[in-house]
Amino acid sequence: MPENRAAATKQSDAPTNNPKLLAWVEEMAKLTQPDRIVWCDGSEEEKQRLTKDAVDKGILIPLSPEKRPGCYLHRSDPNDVARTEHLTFVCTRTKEASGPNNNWMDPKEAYAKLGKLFEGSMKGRTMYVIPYLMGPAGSPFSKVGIELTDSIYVVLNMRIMTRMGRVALDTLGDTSGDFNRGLHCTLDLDPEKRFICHFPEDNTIWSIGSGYGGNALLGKKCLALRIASFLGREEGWLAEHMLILGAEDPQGKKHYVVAAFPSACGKTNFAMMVPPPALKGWKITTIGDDISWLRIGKDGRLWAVNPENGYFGVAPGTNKKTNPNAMACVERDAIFTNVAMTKDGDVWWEGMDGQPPAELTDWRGNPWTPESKTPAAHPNSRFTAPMRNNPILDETADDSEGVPISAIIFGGRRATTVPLVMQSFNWAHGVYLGATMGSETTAAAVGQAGVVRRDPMAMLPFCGYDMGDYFGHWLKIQARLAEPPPIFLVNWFRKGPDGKFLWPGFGENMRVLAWVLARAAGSVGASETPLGLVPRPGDLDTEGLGLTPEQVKQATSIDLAEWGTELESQGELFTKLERTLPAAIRLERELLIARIKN
Ligand code: GTP
Ligand code: SPV
Ligand code: MN
Repeated sequence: MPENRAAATKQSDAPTNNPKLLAWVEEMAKLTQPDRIVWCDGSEEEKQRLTKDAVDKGILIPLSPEKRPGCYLHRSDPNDVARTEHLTFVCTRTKEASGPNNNWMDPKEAYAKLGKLFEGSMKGRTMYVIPYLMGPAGSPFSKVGIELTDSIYVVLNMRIMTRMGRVALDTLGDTSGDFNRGLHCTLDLDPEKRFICHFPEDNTIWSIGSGYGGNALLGKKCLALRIASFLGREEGWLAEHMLILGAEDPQGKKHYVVAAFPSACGKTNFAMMVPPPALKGWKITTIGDDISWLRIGKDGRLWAVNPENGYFGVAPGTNKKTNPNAMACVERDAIFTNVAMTKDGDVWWEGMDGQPPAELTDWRGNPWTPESKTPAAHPNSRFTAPMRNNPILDETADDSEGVPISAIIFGGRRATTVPLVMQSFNWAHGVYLGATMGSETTAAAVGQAGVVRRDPMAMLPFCGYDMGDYFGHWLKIQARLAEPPPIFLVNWFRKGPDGKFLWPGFGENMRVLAWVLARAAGSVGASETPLGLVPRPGDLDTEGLGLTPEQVKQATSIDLAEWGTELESQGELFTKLERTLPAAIRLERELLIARIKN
């Protein structure tokens, strides 16, 4: 039982002398009134201790030490399984700064409202202080965050997803106040009392009422995208929802590419893909699978750093054929959230290798058989795995300057309209293609799945300021680049009349990447359409693909009638962002309409 509360929360054992950090932790402890404060150091001993505690409390279920050594299963509250965009706020001093793309609350009002919920919220509980670093140690671009949380699950996930503990305190030093102030409490997981509030002007995040990934692991979407995009605009760089991959061509030359796809639209898979036998001279390596911080290097090229240290990946659909590297990542030391469990202590999800087992325990903890009407694993079930488990981790993953980028790819999940690949005519047109991108909603966020919405640059839920200003920021980057990388739009998800995907996807996407890189190198031509540049017949390597020329045509074709409808739908975005939409984007739209309607 807690002794004297003041004594319990005194910080004589804090592993830092930084007065700004100590004062803030003390202030937050006064507000939330935990029984204990535990500073996390990121050590192996700490991991063992917290894991045991989590198992004792039923937060983690140990999996078979033979089948999944060091792995655990977590079952979340069934009402807390995905990001909640309607409960996510950007609290800038003026509503205009957050833009029509964000929910907004006045910062004073938000601090007061959430402050009431946080008051005494950690009574009887432990407050963990998690110092973490987003970005490689020693990199001038890395950012320090401190997350205060009452969730052991959050601590253990942050330990995988970030560089956590001593390294972050050392980076911060004894005097600096330059750290993100993250306060998180699970409370009673009541969606009525769930808020994820960002205060970019204070470098602060307050999240309450959810234990789910993007809502609770504050380094990820909250800091590395929403807050970082805001800082990036002020400081002249970009924080993007992008994977980073390395591609070594058959001649042994290395290229790096970033790609932005919305949540559950293929980033992790593309970043880890295995080229098909017909393209076996190619070698793919992963730098990052979700977030990219982009800066202009001294050489005038665009350079990308992955701020994360692990993967929080979608489980369903992952198997040894579609993504063997992700399967290797989760062989050991991974945390699974909301997947199904087998009789022998292994995990299972829809789309894993082989037949569904005859008996399972589903993600809610109920018995499940192949006859059951509900999925065994939640459609947004996830794995958290250390980046270092990845057999194809790029050797530069810890480089402080990142990697120079040869091409930028945008892509959505579209059953119709959008062809397999096209290239923009130039930078501004590329920004337009990214800005007007549409995608079908997925299980990664609460709400109806499968509805097409505009998701500019895959950043709709993650841009920490006005989206029109964000497009303007992208446009301005061009002038500072000596070699602006070419920009592409892709779609792996187009469907035929039979409702099946036209393109086999996964490793076969290497064929598209090969064309993208040939275009970037200027070694292949293209044919010009009103919408953009596309592969000429025969340019896309289809050897061994097993598709008829007609099927390839269906996947790659452009139907101007469909694009007429698409343009109308894009118009809604333009109306919404009217106040700040850059003239260049408006003009691109007018040009496109003129080209299509002539
Ligand atoms: P977040 O982690 O939410 O950001 O998702 P993500 O963008 O990393 O998507 P991920 O690679 O995890 O893929 C999401 C789902 O789409 C999984 O079920 C994949 O199996 C499936 N998927 C990924 N790539 C392809 C593809 O090329 N074709 C098809 N048909 N499905 C794909
Ligand atoms: C996404 O939804 O884009 C994710 C999962 O990567 S989460 O971290 O929860 O946002
Ligand atoms: Mn992913």
